[in-house]
Amino acid sequence: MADEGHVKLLGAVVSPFAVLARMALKMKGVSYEYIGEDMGNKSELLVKSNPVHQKVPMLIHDGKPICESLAIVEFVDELWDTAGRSILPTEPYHRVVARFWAAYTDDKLFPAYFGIHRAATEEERAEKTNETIGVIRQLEVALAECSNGKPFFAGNSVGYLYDR
Ligand SMILES: N[C@@H](CCC(=O)N[C@@H](CS)C(=O)NCC(=O)O)C(=O)O
Ligand SMILES: *[C@@H]1O[C@H](CO)[C@@H](O)[C@H](O)[C@H]1NC(C)=O
Ligand SMILES: *[C@@H]1O[C@H](CO)[C@@H](O)[C@H](O)[C@H]1NC(C)=O
Repeated sequence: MADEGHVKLLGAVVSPFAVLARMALKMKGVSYEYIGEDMGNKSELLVKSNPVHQKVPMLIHDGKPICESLAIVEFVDELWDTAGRSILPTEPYHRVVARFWAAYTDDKLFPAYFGIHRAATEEERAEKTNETIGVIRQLEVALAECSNGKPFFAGNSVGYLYDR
């Protein structure tokens, strides 16, 4: 069993990225202290630990801050590797495919989807909705290919690409 050290996670209720980090910790059965941030009034811990981005999620392991949700998921997966459950696929080609689709989701799906909510006009909203549908169609094709017809990208269970 790896030494868990002291684990803190800074998150926010509104952050889907923070949910990914929480899911990874949950999947590995890691106990941690959760600190909910008010994004309008960030804590000193958040600002000091990552002056560059000041974003959630941020994992703090033995006093060291780790940023970026996907990097956190990979760190958790690697550090608590004895917990008997791998989040990323173990085979290198499957790993690179999972990372590709995770990046696709970050680059394409999130901007399109958040764009719907940020749209200033009906026309812009329709455009972003359309773009989101196109991105999801593409993901559906990828899901069919990656999952071999099973319910998750990883097959029968939740994995790296869970809700990205
Ligand atoms: N690429 C980052 C995105 C994280 C992110 O955008 N977090 C938002 C909340 S959903 C945030 O902390 N925003 C605060 C800010 O930008 O000042 C990740 O995957 O962790
Ligand atoms: C911001 O947070 C600090 C520390 O939690 C608190 O003392 C302060 O009143 C908050 N400010 C606002 C404007 O909410
Ligand atoms: C939506 O996208 C399709 C192509 O994917 C395009 O033919 C159509 O004009 C678009 N509609 C809007 C409202 O942008």
